[in-house]
Amino acid sequence: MLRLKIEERDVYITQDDITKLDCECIVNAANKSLLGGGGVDGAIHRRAGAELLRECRTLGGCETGEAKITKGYNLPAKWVIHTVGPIYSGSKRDAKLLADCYRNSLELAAKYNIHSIAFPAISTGVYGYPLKEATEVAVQAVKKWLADNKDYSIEVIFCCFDKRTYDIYKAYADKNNI
Ligand code: AR6
Repeated sequence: MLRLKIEERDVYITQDDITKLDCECIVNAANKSLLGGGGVDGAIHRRAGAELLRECRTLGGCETGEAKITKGYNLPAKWVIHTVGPIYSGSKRDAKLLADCYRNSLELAAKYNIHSIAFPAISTGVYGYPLKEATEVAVQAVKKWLADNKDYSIEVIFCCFDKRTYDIYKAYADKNNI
């Protein structure tokens, strides 16, 4: 686990299974239906249990770049924020939509008085977003939100499932003196 300081807040990079993290809130890289799927979404639903799906059914789906919140049920995390990353297309809009995922998740976290949040590498699995580009968008979007919300204390964890993802986050932080 690597600890960084971004905008005077603690930001961690860790290689872990997000469903095991003992933090207040974890973010799910969901799809627009919010009814489960593969990847991190499948893992979160499996560990949270059937009650999560029941609550998700009441939400009416979610647009790309937006975020919705549920309870965490059997997860160690009290809350799950479900956000829908863009399916990578190579257009300029991808980065905007991916940044929206991070910003809207943090907005929702603040609304619910959440002070620790873990993000997976949204869109970089099934949705095909190139990892290096996605890492830059993720870190910069979080940095911007922290800069825009200086009076809100929150700890942010970038939860990398595999070593390749962890190494790319670490290299990005090193390269940018974060
Ligand atoms: N903990 C942390 N990260 C994980 C875990 C885990 N347990 N499992 C996978 N990852 P993906 P996407 C990483 O495909 O690209 C689903 O079917 C994974 O290694 O989960 O946004 C949804 O329902 C990768 O680094 O999400 C959607 O249909 C990252 O999480 C679609 O996939 C994201 O990979 C969303 O695709």
